[in-house]
Amino acid sequence: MTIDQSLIEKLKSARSLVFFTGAGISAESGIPTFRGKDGIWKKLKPEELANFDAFMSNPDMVWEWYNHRKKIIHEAQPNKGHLTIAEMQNYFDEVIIVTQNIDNLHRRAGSKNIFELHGNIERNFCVNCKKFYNEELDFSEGVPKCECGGLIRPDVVWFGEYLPEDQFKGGEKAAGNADVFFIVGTSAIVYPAAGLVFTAKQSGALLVEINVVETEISSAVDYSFFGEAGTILPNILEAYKSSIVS
Ligand code: BV8
Ligand code: ZN
Repeated sequence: MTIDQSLIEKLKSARSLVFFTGAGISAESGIPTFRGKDGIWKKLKPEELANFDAFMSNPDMVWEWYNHRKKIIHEAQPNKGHLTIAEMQNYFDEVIIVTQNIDNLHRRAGSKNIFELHGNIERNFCVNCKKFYNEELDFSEGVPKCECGGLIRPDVVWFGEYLPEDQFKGGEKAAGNADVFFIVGTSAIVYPAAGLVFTAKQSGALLVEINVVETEISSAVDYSFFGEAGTILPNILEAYKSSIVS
């Protein structure tokens, strides 16, 4: 698949690249997406699981879901999509990741500059006193409790919860300064995260979407690549590398 030379030219004059990613970039690592054909939310609805009330009324069920996902994530490896984005750090002044994913795969792939809008499945905290518990939790007596007696929950953003201020502000700033804003593997329906696409657009960034299907924001982008992120991203980097040597 050839990469449009005009995109390569724009990359050659770009200083700041931002990658806004969703569950689709981790699909090729074997981590199910939420809403795709194999989406984990086909069977279970997000409202039943990814929200605070569901957790407080049935912590065992919600923890069962997160421990199931954690097991898949621990057995997963970063794929060529994550690795290519990390490699781009060698070719561009600034490469920033703004991810909705909680799977830590961008960090494991070697990316340094990451904003995690929806938290990280490796961290946990007490619902009462907010104490963090980031070592392996003990489920032998059911849902783990804090020394204060409070329930320990995963440090992820549930529906109706505010995004971590520093992470969202960092993502907003990155989107506002981006020369090229890549939108990779997201259905772009969850807000306020998806709003960053329009923050980037209004600030004059070039929008490049990589997805296997059209999405809510496909009409707003400058370049659309329909295919798997693990194929498209390496193709873009290869085309860029050969353009800077020729
Ligand atoms: C908020 C938790 C302010 C962590 C997630 C009613 C009440 C309250 C709020 C709302 C409401 N109505 C609407 C809202 C706002 C709500 C929202 O946006 N809802 C949507 C569904 C309409 N947002 C919130 O609640 C946010 N907080 O608004 O706070 C507030 C406060 C109080 C009261 C009101 C408002 C919090 C949102 C965060 C929710 N947490 N997850 C976890 O368990 O993971 S959301 C969940 O969806 C994940 O975080 C995920 O990141 C996110 C987005 O999904 P995607 O990553 O895009 O994944 P998806 O499966 O959808 O798509 C994958 C894509 O990849 C597909 O397009 C597919 O084609 C593509 N793909 C597949 N394979 C590949 C590929 N692409 C490339 N290559 C491949 N190989
Ligand atoms: Zn506590």
